Amino acid sequence: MKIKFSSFILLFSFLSASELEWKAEFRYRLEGNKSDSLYSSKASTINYMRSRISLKFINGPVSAQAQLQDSRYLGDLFNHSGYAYQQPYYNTFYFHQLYFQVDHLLKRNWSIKIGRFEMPLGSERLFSRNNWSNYGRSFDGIHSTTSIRFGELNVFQLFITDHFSDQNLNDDFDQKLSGLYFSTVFQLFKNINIPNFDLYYYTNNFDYKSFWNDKNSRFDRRTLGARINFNIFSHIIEWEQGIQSGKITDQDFDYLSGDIDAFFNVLNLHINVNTIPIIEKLSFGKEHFSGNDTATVALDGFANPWGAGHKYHGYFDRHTRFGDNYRSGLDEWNVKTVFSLPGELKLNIHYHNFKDGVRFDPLGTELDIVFSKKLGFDGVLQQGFARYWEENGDQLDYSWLMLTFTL
Ligand SMILES: [Ca+2]
Ligand SMILES: [Ca+2]
Repeated sequence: MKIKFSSFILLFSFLSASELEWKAEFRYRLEGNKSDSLYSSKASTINYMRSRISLKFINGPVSAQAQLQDSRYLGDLFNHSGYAYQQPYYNTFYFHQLYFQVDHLLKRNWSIKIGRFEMPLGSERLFSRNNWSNYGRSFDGIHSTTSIRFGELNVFQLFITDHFSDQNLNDDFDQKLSGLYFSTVFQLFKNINIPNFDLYYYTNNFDYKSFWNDKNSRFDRRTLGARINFNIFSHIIEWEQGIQSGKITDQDFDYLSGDIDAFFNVLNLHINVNTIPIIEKLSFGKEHFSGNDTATVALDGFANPWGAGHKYHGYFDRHTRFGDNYRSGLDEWNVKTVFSLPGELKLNIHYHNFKDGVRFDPLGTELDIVFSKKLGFDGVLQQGFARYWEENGDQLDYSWLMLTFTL
């Protein structure tokens, strides 16, 4: 805590020489569960609160951003709510982002960011800020962005875990995530263009030591992908595809070793409904993430440890844990609509159908209904209901109420 506090003072110390922009976001969320499979059929609820205060200091080409975040649930035993004595050494308060950035490097449209930052890329399918989460996602590392005549190139080196002389581990044991993400735009004809064309490649590798002997094992994963949006007479076809290769060598457990051979592909059709009253958006989607077939030696499950989950696959997140190459994947189709109702009220209705990514066995279906209402003072009130029907017949209900203010 002392270190955090002193870095905060350090940021303030050059306040006199720089401009300051600030923003604050407060978000309260009440979540409720109800299901026959819980031991009680009564509702179970939890109150979450996420507060973010962002400060941006600018001095010519150099800027720094500090985003303080407090994520908690109200009534957590550690909060000591209602007790008039000293708080224990526990806090939920930390820097979600803290970095400095230098722009116009070498007098070019080139900037570099060092520290801890959010890194949403593309449609956040693989690199997401996970805004729904009460915590969100940020990375430690270095991120460079260059704008060139025909596009923008992002180069990043992220430190997932970094060892330094602990238990004789050397830098080969560091988990690094390095990559390139290139985006461009094409105008083909008057009514046909490509508002997004992205190409990306990233690697993730590290050595690891067996927990019960001194054997070293090796993990090496590479992902190559592309995302393209076609705009055809204002209808948008979104296509994204990625392939994953590499090798995992586990000297303890043979079944964890193998060549990585996995893929995902996504096709979404966003229909232009401008001429239809009330309906604001309508889309049809088909998504496939390969799963690990236990009958094959190859590790054929697509791993997506840093991507968005429920943004694409519903609120239950029951099939979206693609943390490694051993998972069973997902084969999904969905229909999503947004209705614009009077009084700045929006209604989102999403329907998902899930199958596993190996044998296409049905897993379940989900219906999500969300009402959103804009309030004054940059506030939004949302109420969501989700129902999940498991393939074996169980029905799960989840609901939430969320109030956000950005000041
Ligand atoms: Ca190291
Ligand atoms: Ca396999």
